[in-house]
Amino acid sequence: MSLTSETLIDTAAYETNGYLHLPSFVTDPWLSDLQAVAAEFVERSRQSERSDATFDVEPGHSADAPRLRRLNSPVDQHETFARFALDGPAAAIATAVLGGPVRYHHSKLNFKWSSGGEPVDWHQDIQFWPHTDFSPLTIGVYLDDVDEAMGPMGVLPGSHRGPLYDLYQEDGAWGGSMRAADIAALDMDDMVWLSGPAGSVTVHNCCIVHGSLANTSTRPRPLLLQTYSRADSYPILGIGANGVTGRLSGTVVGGSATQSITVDGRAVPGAPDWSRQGAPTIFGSQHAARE
Ligand SMILES: O=C(O)CCC(=O)C(=O)O
Repeated sequence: MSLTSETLIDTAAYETNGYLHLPSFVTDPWLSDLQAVAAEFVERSRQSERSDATFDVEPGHSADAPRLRRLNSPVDQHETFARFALDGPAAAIATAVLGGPVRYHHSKLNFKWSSGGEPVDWHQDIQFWPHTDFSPLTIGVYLDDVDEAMGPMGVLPGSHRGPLYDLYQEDGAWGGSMRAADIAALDMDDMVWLSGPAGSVTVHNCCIVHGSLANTSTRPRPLLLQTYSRADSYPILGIGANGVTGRLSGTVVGGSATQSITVDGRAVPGAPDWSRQGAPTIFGSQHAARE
């Protein structure tokens, strides 16, 4: 799928503010298909007593009353999620915003259950999975109507151009959220809350300060998130979640990758990606090249 020329993707606003908000962007049949598959997974979660590779559940989760925090890696779990992210509207938004082929990184479906679903404390994403540039962005789609009481995504406009914060706690342990002193130095009154009807889309850059409050409403807040970078941006293995993000991570959408990266100001024409089929030896490659 590609976006029609009438579709307004304001890339200049994205560059300036670090986010986009596209109310009611995803419509049927995509929206109803995603909702149906999400509902199937909620049903399936009744068989999970605790968090596992598929589900992250709240402590009070039970077969009678599911309380899901997250469906892990939906793109690897169901072909509807895979088509949506790799060939459908999410892929089209990613290629439009980044202006060319993109590299899919990972996905998740954050449910933020009703009556107390947990907040996501203020953070930036890039520390969790550093790349060779700052192009990574995440596209979110609300699968239900989301109002202010449901803990919508909050973004701090322009903060993607500011400091990259230390998400370790004062005691040195990884905390995954900003320290109180760093938050206090920001004008959090400028936070923009991205609520909207089902199908509304959020796009946020990997460096923007963002998070969300607890869900105090009586309805869950399902937000389907998928992350992409430019095709010539690569995750740096050995740091954070890179390398453990799923079977389809690394899929290039909307074109191909050149394998060329710039490190320390020098262009490196990198070898092909051998991460799936295994690397040939230098003897094998050079022998084949001589034939
Ligand atoms: O689900 C949310 O409200 C925010 C998600 C988020 O910030 C994240 O997963 O990085």
